Amino acid sequence: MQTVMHSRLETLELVLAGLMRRYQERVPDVAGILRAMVQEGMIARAEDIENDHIAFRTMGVPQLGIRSLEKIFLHYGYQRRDRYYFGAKKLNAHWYAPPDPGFPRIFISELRVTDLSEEAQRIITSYTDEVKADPVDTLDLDNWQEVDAFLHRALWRLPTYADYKRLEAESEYAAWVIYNRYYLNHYTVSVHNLPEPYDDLARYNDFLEAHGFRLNDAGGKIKKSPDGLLLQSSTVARMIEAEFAGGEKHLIPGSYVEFAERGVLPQYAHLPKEAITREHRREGFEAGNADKIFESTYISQAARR
Ligand code: OOG
Ligand code: NI
Repeated sequence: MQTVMHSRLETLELVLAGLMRRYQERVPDVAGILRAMVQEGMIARAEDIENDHIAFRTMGVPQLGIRSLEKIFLHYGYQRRDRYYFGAKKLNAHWYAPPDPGFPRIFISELRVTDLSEEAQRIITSYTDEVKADPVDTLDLDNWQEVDAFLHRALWRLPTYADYKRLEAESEYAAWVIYNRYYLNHYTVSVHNLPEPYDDLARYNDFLEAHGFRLNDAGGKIKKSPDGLLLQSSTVARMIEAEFAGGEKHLIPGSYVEFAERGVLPQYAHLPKEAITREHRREGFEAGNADKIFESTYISQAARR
């Protein structure tokens, strides 16, 4: 095989394209929303949408979790930013700033496995123990095909449906990760960059609902940060057919789509709209918003479709 040398940013671009391709295949809402936006005259093509961020979920065990997965993106120049903690959901998270504003932010969360019941821990480690050492350490991160294959291959055996249901009863996040692994959990449309009047999240949500897309209503359809500058909404995950051990098939929640409106920071309020770029807007994430967005894959939301 011929080896082509790519720069780090080119490699990152190829890895992200590979993630987006699998995500679009698994989440028909992505193409559906795109089609509706083109039809409405909001955009001419997919590339006109700014991807605010993408998100991954991980199992917080020593050889996996945030500290393992983040190495891939740190290698491509991402920088680790704020840490978030979700007590009731037993999750940690970090967000990462991209090496260049043309790339999405990244949000990585992990399940605090040792906070679960002994039975749930036993089930999870029976799978994750198949991974003997941090798998990212032996990857050639400059080879995009190797990274692409890693992000989409099974890390552990196919779960049984009984294990899946047992985990789901205690942590829907745990059940999601045991089956879906590193598949992209969502990508995010930057609503503030859309033409008026759709640059307003409430107005944009109305458009989505008029086209039959269902929004996560946990904590209200719009999640708002206390400073009023980060507004987020998301679709509810669609149920996907999943094959479990023994060939058993069941419908389980897959991935979803998110929408974010980042307001202009007060010190830049005087700038005309065409002068506003990413650095003039509210950065980062908000724990209170994220807490409810996680529920986009919960049965209570996904079954509303
Ligand atoms: C991530 C939920 C949090 C955000 O933008 O705050 C989030 C997840 O569902 O894994 O995406
Ligand atoms: Ni998000």
